Amino acid sequence: DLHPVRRALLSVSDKTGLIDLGKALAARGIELLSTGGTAKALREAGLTVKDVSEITGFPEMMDGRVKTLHPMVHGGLLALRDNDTHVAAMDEHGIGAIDLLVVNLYPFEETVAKGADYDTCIENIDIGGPAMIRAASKNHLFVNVVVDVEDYEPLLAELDKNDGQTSYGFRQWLSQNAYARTAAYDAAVSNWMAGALNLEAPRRRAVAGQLAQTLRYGENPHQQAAFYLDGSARAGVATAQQVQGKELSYNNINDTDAAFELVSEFAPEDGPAVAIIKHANPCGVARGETLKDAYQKAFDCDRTSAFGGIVALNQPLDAETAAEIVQIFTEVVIAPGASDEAKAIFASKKNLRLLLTDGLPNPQDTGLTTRQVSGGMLVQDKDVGHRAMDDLKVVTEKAPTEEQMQDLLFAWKVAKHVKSNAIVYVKSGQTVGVGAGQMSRLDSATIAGIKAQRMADALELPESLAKGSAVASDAFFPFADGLLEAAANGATCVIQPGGSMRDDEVIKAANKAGLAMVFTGMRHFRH
Ligand code: 93A
Repeated sequence: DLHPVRRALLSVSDKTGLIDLGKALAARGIELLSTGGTAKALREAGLTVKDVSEITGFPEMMDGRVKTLHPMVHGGLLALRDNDTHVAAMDEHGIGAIDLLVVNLYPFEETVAKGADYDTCIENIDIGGPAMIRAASKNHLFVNVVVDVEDYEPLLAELDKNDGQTSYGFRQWLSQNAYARTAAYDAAVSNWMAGALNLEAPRRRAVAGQLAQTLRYGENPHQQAAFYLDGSARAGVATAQQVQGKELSYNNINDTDAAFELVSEFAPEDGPAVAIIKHANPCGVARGETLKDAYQKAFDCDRTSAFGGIVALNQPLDAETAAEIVQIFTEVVIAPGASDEAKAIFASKKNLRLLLTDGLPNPQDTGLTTRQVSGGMLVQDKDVGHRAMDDLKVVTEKAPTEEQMQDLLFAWKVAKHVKSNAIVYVKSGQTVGVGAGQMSRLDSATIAGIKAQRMADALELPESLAKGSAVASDAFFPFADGLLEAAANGATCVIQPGGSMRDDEVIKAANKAGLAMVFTGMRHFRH
């Protein structure tokens, strides 16, 4: 899969590092072709360069709008070197293969940032550059494409490593990189135009994705909204089939996603599990002997909040569970399938949305998450962090029993899906109190405790549901107070990342309170 580089086309607006690159390529015996300004700069540095206009037989024209848009260029980039017809076409028309394309585009983004007028921005939309980049990228079986000054060094290193050739893997990497650049470039153009034309509708905004649905409104009725697909085939709200019910709203989609991602943490082969979500936070998660049992236990964590909630199942919906779910108002149910009987039971509830998927998303699947901030966006890896029993470190005199260990791991999985600061009480595979989204960890512990007590009162039980529970904290306890609050609410064992300056103090307090505590060494912030 190694392929030699004999001929390069250089066409760059940002001339940083150009001369060094030109010299390095020439020193390796590579022939240089170039466009006007780039050719001039290379020549001034004493390099031999052939003008693209000499090859095309056309001058650069129309203020440079048409420079490289020609079969002599695009044929050289796109021809398959191992295809007889392609090679014959090259011979017939005298098209020379181009093995390396180095392009950086007209500085559209910088021109906009400078506050340039409309016509100047338009003139800075590069057409020939992206066309060449996309052609070279497509033909990465043979062609190298570099779109970033930062990649000059890696290119030269690759050539040296392989005696003037590059590997297929390297060219694939360059290609992926290049498509990311042209996608971002077009998004910048479209977003600038949306602003210039004062377009508000989100569906006219360039978002990296395919428009799936224009939504009735966003988080609130005065906000417009749309749903875009990212092209991944991941089982979930984006690929689900809606069997019945009203059109999904923005909040429905967001909450359904949270519910299904959470319930998928529980592998179906380990038994049924159910998650009920409100405002993207779980108000009940449980495992059960049966799916119906799991649903009831999840419901019993916080019956009040479960009203109007989103229910996610890790197994196909059966009739018994369906009959239970329709007892209260539920917005959405998502499951990897449903029996005909279950569907028939739901059919009487016209508004209830039922979404069916092909299986569950794999919680270990990597990917990116993005979040908008003013003037840009944050991109990070998806949180695929995972902890099994062997990863846990017992830090107290008491070690958790086998049963406690199961609840600790359960609570930890749920806490990963709760907005920080997250505190989750769990007993016998059932959340019994969830504290979410507080600015103080202590407050989350208190709120979760209040909920556990309130549910016990409603069920006329003699003591709080949190009595004898396992508690998870998504990040370390900075002080002993949150931990002691959990103990006061009835927790007898604790799972938390550890790593606080005051770990010693917190461990001492845990020992004094008779708690068993394990450290995960990993935190699960979620904001
Ligand atoms: O105006 S263009 O869209 N038309 C073209 O045919 C074309 N070919 C290359 N812009 C075109 N380019 C761009 O010119 C390159 O992407 C690069 O940014 C710039 C280099 O021009 P010069 O070598 O004259 O400085």
